[in-house]
Amino acid sequence: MTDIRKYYEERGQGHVFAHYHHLTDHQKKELEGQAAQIDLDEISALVSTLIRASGTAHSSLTGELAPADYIPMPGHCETADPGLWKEATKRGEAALRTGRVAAFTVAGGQGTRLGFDGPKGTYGVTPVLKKSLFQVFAEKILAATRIYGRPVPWYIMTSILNHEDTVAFFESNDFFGLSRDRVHFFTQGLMPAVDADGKILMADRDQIALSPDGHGGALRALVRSGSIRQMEADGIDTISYFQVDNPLVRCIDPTFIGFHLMNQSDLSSKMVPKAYPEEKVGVFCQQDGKALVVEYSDLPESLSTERDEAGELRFRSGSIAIHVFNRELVSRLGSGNEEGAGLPFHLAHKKVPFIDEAGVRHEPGSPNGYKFEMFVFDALPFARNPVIIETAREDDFSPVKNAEGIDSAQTCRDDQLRQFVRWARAAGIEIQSDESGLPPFAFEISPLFADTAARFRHAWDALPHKPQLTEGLVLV
Ligand code: UD2
Repeated sequence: MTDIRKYYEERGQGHVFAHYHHLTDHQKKELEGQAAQIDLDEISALVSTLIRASGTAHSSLTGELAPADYIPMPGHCETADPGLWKEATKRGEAALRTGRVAAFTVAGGQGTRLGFDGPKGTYGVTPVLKKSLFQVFAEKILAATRIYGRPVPWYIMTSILNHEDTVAFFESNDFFGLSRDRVHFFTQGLMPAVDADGKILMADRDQIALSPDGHGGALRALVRSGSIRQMEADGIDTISYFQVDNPLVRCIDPTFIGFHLMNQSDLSSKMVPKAYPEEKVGVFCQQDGKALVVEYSDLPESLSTERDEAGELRFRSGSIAIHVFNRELVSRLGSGNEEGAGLPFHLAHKKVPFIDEAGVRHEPGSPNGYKFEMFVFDALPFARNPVIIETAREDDFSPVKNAEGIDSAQTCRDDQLRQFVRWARAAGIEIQSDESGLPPFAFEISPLFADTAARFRHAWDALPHKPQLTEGLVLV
């Protein structure tokens, strides 16, 4: 018996090899390879702490929660200090001119809710050209490269399930004008799904039911892939993090980066006031003097609906998954060097198709399996000087999550159009819209033409012949 099979046998997971003798040599190797990557002690610890204790990592939510402090935005709050925001912008711009910032996108998710067959980043989102999410980010990063005169390397985390298709998409689009040696792809880790007894589920006779280890897996994947070493060699110490589903994000925001650096923070985050109590965003809180994000599903309803004297939600700081990381923090947490180990795992109860020891396939109609995922925001309690700044939702956040309804391609297209209208008006252009700011026609402003209202005004003023803003106009 091979060592790996013995190891599985000894730990009560021998069924993983139940069909071993019927496999080809190639399949045997594949299965052994998959099995070798799983740390059975880790799985067994997770089964006892999460499944048997039937909770998530946030069953540790024992202490009293308070809302986290944040830096309010001028124009949104009377106490905001515009001078501080200007200083932060200058500081961030200076950092960008020294080339110490990288962009980082997590794109390893399976995008099941959208029902789109392909890596989510290849999904078309802009109002006229239907440019993909990846192209929008690429153009924003290229714009930053031009503005600050230094390349901004871009790290993209995929999973084994979408890696090849993602790289092929960039190849076939000539990296959207970015220098290909500045775009770095790497895959995240995988975790096996288990049943209620902690037995690993098999997707097939020769396949363990594996799935990505959550966006929190980014930290160890950045280390394991050598990306952190490469950043260090390239003089990068600041990592601008965003999710693949949000084309409105300012991939490289000098003000945000400036706040992060001014405070010598390990991890900075953007918040928006939650639109309504049930909004599906995590909430920035404080517990025992440490900042943390409590996922919406874990925040007790009594807190998520609580209001302060002004009638505002008391726990209103919504996390929109935009962060700046200090490279050192990633290195520390991603290498598991942190006291008390790295990020905790959370449990997801899901329908996991599987094949049993008798070789019978099961397509469960209700959740039968457990998946383990890490969340990147769980790095927050480990961070020195965490900073949370407010941002304007309409300028930073409109994710594409669902095929229809809330957070869909349609709502995101409309939000992009409203932003273009605001920029046009700020430049003195007259343009019709409905009450929500939506124009009666679709047009598009490329990030390469302008990526902020101020730069739009500048670029527009410089145009010798001003085009009419009409249906289908694309400003590039
Ligand atoms: C996430 C946050 C939520 C809020 C919201 C904003 C969690 C648990 N919740 O909700 O609080 O900030 O975003 O839009 O994060 N991904 C990977 N690998 C994985 C899993 C996900 O790269 O194994 C990526 C995925 O490609 C996407 C991002 O992480 O870019 C978010 O994943 P999600 O859609 O599962 O997160 P969601 O909408 O539940």
